[in-house]
Parts: sequence; structure tokens; C-alpha cells
Amino acid sequence: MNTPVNANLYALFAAHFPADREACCMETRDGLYYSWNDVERASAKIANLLLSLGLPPGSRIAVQVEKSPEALLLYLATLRAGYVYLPLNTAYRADEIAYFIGDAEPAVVVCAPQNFGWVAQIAFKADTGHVFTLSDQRSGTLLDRAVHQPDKCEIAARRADDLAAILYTSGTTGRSKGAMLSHDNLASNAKVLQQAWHWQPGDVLLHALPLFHVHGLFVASHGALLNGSKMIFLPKFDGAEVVRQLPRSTVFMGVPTYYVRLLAEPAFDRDCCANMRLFVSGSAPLLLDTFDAFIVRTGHTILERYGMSETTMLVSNPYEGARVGGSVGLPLPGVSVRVVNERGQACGVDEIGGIQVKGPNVFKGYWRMPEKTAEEFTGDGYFVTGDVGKFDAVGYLSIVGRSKDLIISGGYNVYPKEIESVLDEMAGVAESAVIGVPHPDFGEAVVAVVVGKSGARLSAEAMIADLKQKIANFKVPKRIVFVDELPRNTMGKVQKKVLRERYAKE
Ligand code: MCA
Ligand code: AMP
Repeated sequence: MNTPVNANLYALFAAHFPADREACCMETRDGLYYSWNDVERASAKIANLLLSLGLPPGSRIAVQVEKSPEALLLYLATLRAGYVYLPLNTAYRADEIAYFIGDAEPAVVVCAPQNFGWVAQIAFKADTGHVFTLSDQRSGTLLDRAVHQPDKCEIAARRADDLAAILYTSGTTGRSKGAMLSHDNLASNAKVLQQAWHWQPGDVLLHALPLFHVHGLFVASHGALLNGSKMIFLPKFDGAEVVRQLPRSTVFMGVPTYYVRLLAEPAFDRDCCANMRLFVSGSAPLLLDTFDAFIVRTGHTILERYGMSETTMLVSNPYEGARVGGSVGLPLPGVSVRVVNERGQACGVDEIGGIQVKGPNVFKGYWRMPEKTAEEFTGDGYFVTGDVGKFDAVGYLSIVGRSKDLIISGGYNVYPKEIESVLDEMAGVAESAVIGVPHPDFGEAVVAVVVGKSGARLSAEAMIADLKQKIANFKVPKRIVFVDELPRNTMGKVQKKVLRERYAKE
């Protein structure tokens, strides 16, 4: 009889930990060293703490903490105990957190110690049973409690389709939706990327991305964990620090802003990249100028890939073979990608259409939104990405735009509708339109165009200060302009294209 295989993602990682368990898994800037044994034991302790709470299967563990090795251990512990990890951007403010906690109803919330007061209030109101704290300095009630737990823990048995994580992502309209990702969604993508990007013995990942989105939590960390590779763990991206650490690293991943900022570092040159094997870019379009300047400065060609919270990675430039600037590359093995016109027919070479995807990487649906989920899939099971692109004659995909009204600023997504709703609620505001305009550092910057009520005296400065209290800081418009009226088409719809053109160069 076949023994059933445990599809728990943690089991996959554990099977690939290096034979030398005292080797380094994570090293911090302050010289802290976490061996694979440390990871095994510490994640067991946190998993045992979670298990001791007697939570029902499928319980969500919502986490809003600063980046630290312990934050990654908490993620691994959640997998190991068989619960569902729900990471939250540290920039989110009270109203945003209240929405996520209210919607996901987590059994456990873990927050930064300084936020305990307001987060606990929100969590207890939503019937969350347990609120722990975790700082980026190895303190907080989570670790205080976990330290007394046994350092061995069996990996919970999970099926391939069981949920491993929920990632909130805003859709085309309305509030954020929780994309439900299974153990197999994540495992299959990690395995495909390990092959595609030629992860190899001796690789060292320089980890500078945040841990609450697909790029830093899954693509980067999973690559190193599955390969048994060391991670140099930086608390956040800092150009000068990255330049210092590159000579000890072989793999780096970042959003385009990281590459723009690296190129602005005078010490960033061929010498500091001499040990590097791979630079990966994603989450937002990498400008051709950046791609070209990087080759000239370092001799390395950035490998650009394309992903989404709902699908993790779907397309990538090849490791061997041409990495084409301005293109996101070829569909990954096992992933089917097509470009479709308005009539639902497959587009020809160089013909622009909507990008759709099907494969083991595609999520299980939006949390408690079966209708929304159904709307985003075609009859034959393809997920409609909302991105617009074209295939060239050799099968390389280029993203040429988005059918969804989305701004990507420094790799973070901003949905205009959400900002417009907050602006429209403000005293003296009649209506508003939020757009993205080209920005040299963030790729796109958020700009709000506001019509005031007659007689209202509005101040952009005061409005920005107010917005900073209400929404995550990366969503706050870099600029607010006042106009008498918004341009509209004959149907009465605001012409954002006109606004984008008008403010693009300012
Ligand atoms: C910070 N600020 C921003 C952003 N980040 N403004 C616009 N866009 C941003 N992304 C603002 C702050 O509000 C603040 O404004 C000022 O910049 C300085 O803040 P600070 O925290 O010091 O900024 P920073 O440390 O320089 O951060 C910029 C950053 C960061 C390093 C580019 O945003 C970052 O790490 N982004 C990566 C995002 C990411 O991981 N994306 C992957 C998503 P003020 O001074 O006015 O208060 S995963 C994904 O998209 C998919 C699925 C995929 O394919 O990967
Ligand atoms: P998220 O909400 O974090 O899932 O963002 C996913 C979106 O990021 C995609 O639908 C794309 O619009 C965008 N994206 C990710 N990678 C790239 C890339 N390499 N080039 C252009 N856009 C990208």
C-alpha cells in the first residue's frame, strides 16, 4: 500500500534542508546567525504554541509585523501547524486592518508591540481569540510564550488543495479580496522556479524585499528554502547596504525601484557584482532604460518575470537564452498563458489582448466571494489577469497595459477607487479622480485631481496630512491638484487618459 504523501509545503522545504543542519539558513545585518537546526526547532516551538490554542482546522493567522527572521519563522510555523497564513503590509492603518480582520476572521493576530493597543481592539471586536506581539528585535508575547514549548513538532498532514495562505489584493472594483493559495499552488511554483532559475549549491540570496507580499515571502524565500540556501536577511531595501552585501551573495530579487536606486549608488559597479549569478525583477514593469543601464554598469542582464497574488509566477525570461528587455518572457513550464481579444478568440502574433492563465499555480478563489471568483474565470477555467499584452513570434510575452484601473508605485498596488472614496468623504470635496503618472523612482506616482464644492477652501497639504492618518502611506497621493471640473466622455465617464496625459510631465 502506498503511504500517503503529506502535501504540506513545510514538508517539502524540510525534505530539502541541507545535510549539514548547522549550516547557515539566515544571517542578519547585525551578524545574527540562524542554522537550519535553529529554523527547525524555533518553528516547532511556535507551531506548538499555535497548536496549544486548540484552533479549528483552516484557522487564519493574521500577521502585521516588521521584517525579521522571526517573522519568517512564524510563517513557517503556521504552515507546519497546518493553519493559513495571512500577511499584512506594515503600512496599513486602522481602517484597513479593521477591514482585513473583519473579513478574514482570523483566530490569531500577531502585531508589532507598539500597535498592540489599537490592533487588539480591532481584533477582539472581530472575535479573534488571541493577539500576540512580535518585534523585529526578538521580543514580544509570541516568543515569550513559544519559548516554553517543545522544540519538536510533527508536520500537520495537509492535502495539496488545502489552503496555505490568503493574500489580500484589490480587484478591479470595490474592496480588497483575499486570494486563497493552496499548499500545491505554492509548492508547484517554488519547484518550477528552482529549475527555471537554475538554483544551485552554494547560492546565497540577498533578501531585501518585504515579507508580506508574494515577491519577498514566496518567490524569494521559497527559492532559498527549497534549495537549502543561505539568506542574507536585510530589514528593508537600502541601496548602500545592498552594495555592501552583494560581494557575498549570488542571487538578488527586487522591484524595478530597487534597480533604479542601485544604479544611483556610485559604488555599484562590476566589482561588487562579481560574485553574483542572478538578478530578478518583477511586480511592476522594468523600464528599458534601467534594463540597458544595468547591463552597461554591471555586465549582468536582469531577468524579468511576471506574477500576481492570484497566480504567483506565470511567465519568466529564461535563465539560459535571451533575456529580452521590455518583455516578461515565456510561460513557465506547466503554466498555460494565452492572449485573447474582445470576442474571446486567441490573438495572433503581436496582436494585443487580455492575458489569461491556467495551471497548478492559479489560486483557489477569493475568500468568501464565490461570485467574484466566478466572474474572474472563463468558461474553460482560465483566470482573467486584467493585464493586457501580446506574444511575439518566438512566444515572448510583453505587458503593454492593464484593463484594471491599477497604479503600481514602487512595487505596491494602489487602486484609484479606494483613494477616491476616501477623498470624496472629505469635507469640501465634490468629486475626485486618482491617476498614476510616470515617476523616476517609483515607476508610477499617485496623483489626485480634486473638484471642490463651491465656496470650499481646500488645502492639498492638509488633505495629504489627513490621508496619511487614514490609509497606508504608499497610497497617499504625492500631489493633489484642484480643478473646476473633471473631463468626461459623452457617457459621463471620467476620462482618466486625458488626466494622465495632462499631468504626465508635471
Ligand atoms: C514608501 N513610500 C512610497 C512607497 N514606499 N511611496 C510610493 N510608493 C511606494 N512603494 C513613501 C512613504 O510613504 C514615505 O512617504 C516615503 O516614501 C519614505 O518611506 P520609506 O518607508 O522610507 O520608503 P522606502 O523604504 O524608501 O521604501 C520604498 C521601497 C518600498 C523600498 C521601494 O516601497 C518597497 O520595498 N517596495 C517593494 C514592494 C514589494 O515588495 N512589492 C512586491 C509585491 P512620506 O515621507 O511622505 O511619509 S508582490 C507582487 O506585486 C507580485 C505578485 C509580483 O509579481 O511580485
Ligand atoms: P499583485 O496585486 O501584487 O498581485 O500585483 C499583480 C500585478 O502586478 C499584475 O497583475 C501586473 O499588473 C503587475 N506585474 C507583476 N509583475 C510585472 C512585470 N514584470 N511587469 C509588469 N507588470 C507586472
